[in-house]
Amino acid sequence: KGYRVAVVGATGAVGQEMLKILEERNFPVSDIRLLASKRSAGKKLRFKGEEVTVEELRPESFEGIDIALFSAGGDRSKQFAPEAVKRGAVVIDNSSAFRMEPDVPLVVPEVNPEDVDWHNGIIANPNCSTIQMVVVLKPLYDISRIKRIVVATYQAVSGAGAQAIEELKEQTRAVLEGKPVPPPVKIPKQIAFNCVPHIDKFFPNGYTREEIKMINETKKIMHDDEIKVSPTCVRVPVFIGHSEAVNIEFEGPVSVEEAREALEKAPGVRVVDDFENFVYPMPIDVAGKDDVLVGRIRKDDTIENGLNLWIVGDNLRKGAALNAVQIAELLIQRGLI
Ligand code: A2P
Ligand code: 11C
Repeated sequence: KGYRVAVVGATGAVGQEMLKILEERNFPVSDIRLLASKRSAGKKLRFKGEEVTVEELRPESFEGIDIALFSAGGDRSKQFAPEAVKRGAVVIDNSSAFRMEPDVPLVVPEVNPEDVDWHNGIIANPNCSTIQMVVVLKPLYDISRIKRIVVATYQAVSGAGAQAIEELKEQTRAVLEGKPVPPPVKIPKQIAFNCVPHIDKFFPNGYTREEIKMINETKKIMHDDEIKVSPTCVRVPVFIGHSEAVNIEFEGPVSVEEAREALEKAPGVRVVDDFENFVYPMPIDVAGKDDVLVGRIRKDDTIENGLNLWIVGDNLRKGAALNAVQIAELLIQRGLI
């Protein structure tokens, strides 16, 4: 059996990756509808060797659709996800629009697959920074409860969309050619040859929305409101691949060996950790790959039960498109569609 699938935001950085992943994983698609803004209507994209014409997103776009993958920004999700559900589709939404709604599951298939069972039409895909962190935290949490996480992120520009990739290219070119740097558009400050500790808007407490997402989403996915998460989110001049320096405080002792063993067995995770041979994960290793890489696993001797580690994931794949397609696969496996 095949499913009628709509990709909302098909022309975007994540939308393009969704098409690739549906193809690569041979997801059972009987019919595909590619939706974007009016600007892209009529444009042709390739799917499974065939040209498909992009259509303008409208409420009627969802007639006859079984699964709608949304990645066109929160406002589009808020407006059109209910329209899709009304017409009988299950929505997997990559935006932050519904993530914290109590009746919307927030799912990372390696961590809380069972949460898809109680969906009411919409399932939310977490933020990229959260996804890659929790796939690594879960197998460790199963050894000993995690009390507190201190995390600093090094996030690629593709997290801010296709235009942000162009922005980094153009600014870099300008700097190298000694020309005036074009003003920032998608990233709040110059990103070429720089780091910007500002992702999404600021709240009055001085934290950014990206940081607040990491705090709230981690608790919801891990089913533990007591986990303390202390984040600093930073944009770096990398095209693809978010990195995270993570300090974990456990309730009980967890040795480096135990952690490594658990991570080696964990689905969706690959241990890349051999410091003596200078082996550790980096964004250039992860772009285009499905696994989240973890390395630099070491004891934190400054607290009783602490570990430090370094996590790198492809933000467009596991951080977004792959996780969304895996949720769709879960729906099929669990007979929910
Ligand atoms: P379009 O290419 O027509 O602007 P990214 O995150 O890479 O910036 O991509 C955003 C995606 O969301 C694109 O596919 C974009 O389509 C789509 N999008 C943006 N605004 C709208 C809108 N008003 N209606 C439908 N799709 C939209
Ligand atoms: C970034 N993490 O790197 C953001 C992008 O809530 O889905 C994804 C925002 C989100 O800019």
